[in-house]
Amino acid sequence: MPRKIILDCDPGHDDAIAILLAHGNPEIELLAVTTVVGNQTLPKVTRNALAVARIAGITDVPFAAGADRPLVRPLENAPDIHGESGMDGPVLPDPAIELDGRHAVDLIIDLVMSHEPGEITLVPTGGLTNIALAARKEPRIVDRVKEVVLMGGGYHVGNWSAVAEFNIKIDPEAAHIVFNESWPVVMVGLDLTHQALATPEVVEQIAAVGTAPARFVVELLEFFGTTYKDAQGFDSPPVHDPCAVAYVIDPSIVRTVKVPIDIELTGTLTLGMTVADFRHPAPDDCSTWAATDLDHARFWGLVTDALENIGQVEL
Ligand code: PIR
Ligand code: CA
Repeated sequence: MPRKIILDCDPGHDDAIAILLAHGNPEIELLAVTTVVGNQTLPKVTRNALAVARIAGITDVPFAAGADRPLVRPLENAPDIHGESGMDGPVLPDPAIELDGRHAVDLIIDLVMSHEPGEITLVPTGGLTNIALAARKEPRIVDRVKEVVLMGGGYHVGNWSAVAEFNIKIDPEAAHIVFNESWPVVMVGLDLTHQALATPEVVEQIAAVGTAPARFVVELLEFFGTTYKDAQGFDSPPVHDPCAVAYVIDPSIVRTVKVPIDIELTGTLTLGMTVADFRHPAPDDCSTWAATDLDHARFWGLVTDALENIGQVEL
């Protein structure tokens, strides 16, 4: 039985690859793609999501736009990494599908409430604004969602401050809501995603697929590689968001440890830090996990296989 997911994202180079992995992998049934402000403004990331749908040949999945600003904090985007469009590099085709008329929060609620409890996994790869709003608007979703497997945070490193990661830092109040609900939360954070490096060998392996969607991924990785080198000094870029999808496909690719995690909301130096308490064995009521180790070869194998499965897509 394929795992049903809702991908809530802010494309974003790595978000785009997460969409392609979810669409091309047979273990995943992509129920919806929802967008949230983050790497760029909401109109930009939503436009990018629709462009990815066209590249991937996705025609029968609802796409819906969500929150255009964080719950409390002023808007912050990441043009240094993702460019002015939010997905600079490849030429983006015009969308071929229409947006769903519903707000992302309502689409998430409708889907979770109309499926059996335990059927749907939420996979957020941007700020947590939509997910937090959905939990507040319809609290019954919390018991019905199987788990929340999110890209964000980290227990040792930050990328938006010394200790905070972008997706958490841009909307820490939303993250606080999501991490403190009773649903299981798997934090696929920077400790894990900084192992998902798109090395030259990886880029070659993807290029060898030889299709238009694979070429698109290569162009994303080339741009992402350049900005990651200039802005953060990485030799190869870490491709964060598909790691969360990979965990849903095959949890044996990502080692996790059960550990209490909470979100810092008042620190002057540590706002948005995902504070993980490793002092004791996790208590019985702990519902948070942190991802620690990635099987790099099998992860990139999944991405490559997904592109093989998608095959050639004519624009
Ligand atoms: C990546 C992101 C934001 C800022 C930087 N420097 C790098 C985006 C990615 O899309 C990913 O979801 C997450 N936020 C990583 O912090
Ligand atoms: Ca993202």
